[in-house]
Amino acid sequence: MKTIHAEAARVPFARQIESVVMSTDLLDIHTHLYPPSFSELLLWGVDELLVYHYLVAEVFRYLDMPYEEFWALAKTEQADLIWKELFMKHSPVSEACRGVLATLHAFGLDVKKRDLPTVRSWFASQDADQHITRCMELAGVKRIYMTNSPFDDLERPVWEKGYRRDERFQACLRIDPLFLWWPEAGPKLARWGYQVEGGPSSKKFFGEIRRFLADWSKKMNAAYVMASLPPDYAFPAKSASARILEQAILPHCREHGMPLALMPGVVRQVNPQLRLAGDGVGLTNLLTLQNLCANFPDNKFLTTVLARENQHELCVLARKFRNLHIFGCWWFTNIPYLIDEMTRMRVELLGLSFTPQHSDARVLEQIIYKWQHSRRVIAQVLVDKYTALAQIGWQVTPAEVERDVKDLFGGNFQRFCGTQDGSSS
Ligand code: RAT
Ligand code: ZN
Repeated sequence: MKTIHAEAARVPFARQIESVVMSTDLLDIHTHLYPPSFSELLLWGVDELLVYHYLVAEVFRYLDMPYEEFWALAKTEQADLIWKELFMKHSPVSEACRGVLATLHAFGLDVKKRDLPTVRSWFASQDADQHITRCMELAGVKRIYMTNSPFDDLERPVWEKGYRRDERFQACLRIDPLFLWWPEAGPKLARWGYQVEGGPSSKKFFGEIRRFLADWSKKMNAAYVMASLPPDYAFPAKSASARILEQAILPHCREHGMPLALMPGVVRQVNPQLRLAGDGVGLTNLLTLQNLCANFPDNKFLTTVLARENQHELCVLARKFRNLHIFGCWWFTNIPYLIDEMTRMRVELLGLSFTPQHSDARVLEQIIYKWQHSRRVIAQVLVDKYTALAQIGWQVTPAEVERDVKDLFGGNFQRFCGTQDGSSS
């Protein structure tokens, strides 16, 4: 790598490439953010940044206190504790810590003062709606794709009341319970008026699940359907889940031209005492995805996988199946070290036919650092690759660089989804 990096300095437009990558507006195709109309579901501000579950996991590396004592604290007290342990008692070098500081720095706040109260009062004086637009501008994000679950008791009523569309946000239909926990999802569907009581052997069952999916896809104007999966999720299988997938979810997606985003590799609640921070990672059996891509060529699959060890196999799968679109460096892989590795591997195996990143932001301002950090890595990979081409006489033009970056930052995704403007309509 060293030689190529050194060569990069000699490419006359290396700076230009970096500036295109740093400044091209993009689609953030998977987040956990909401518009202000979802009230308390929209998380923003320094306390939310500090109690981000990535930092909760990190603070317990240092704390002796019982988990329950931490959870009994008020949010500002948790934030104070995290600030003290992760920023004051040790240098904040982890990606999640660095991210908080990079975000504050982007707002022009003086992080070297280590003055949390002043930072708090700055956030308190922001108007949520304008703040969203400012964060999106700073991050260069054109549209935020949400994660919208009808199974979420806080979220469902907002949709049921009638949500007035905010053009900055795009809905996506999240259905993990339907996929994985039928005993939990079934009674809920029945309560909401879908006739699923007879179970998979009844005539109406799959049709009623499709009616549920159609109703919610329409209500949300959802761009795609999505679920995260455990590493050992199997298909084909005799399980109720596999039958629901084959006879309801996949036909629904085909009928409505919606991709199905599958995010395998999560082992939920490895340590339940950490709550949201308690999920782990496992090696996924990608045969499931291969079977799906091969057996359902009219379905489109969007996939990101959690384990680093699965990334090469996933790239090879994408070379075999054009109904598979790889996206993002997800969660534990969203660190510069692995973004670099994964992006290089993807470019070398797939050219530019993938979407290198999504933010997965849960707190609004996180889009700023997550994108700033990823853009830097992506820029370096592209500079290296264009340099290697220049060495063999293929000089990319500025227009070609812009085209490539636009493709990586949303163009490929839109083409795959069959949408022109990032919306599902
Ligand atoms: O990245 C995260 O914040 C995780 O907690 C999950 O939300 C994950 O991204 C998911 O969508 O399941
Ligand atoms: Zn997520």
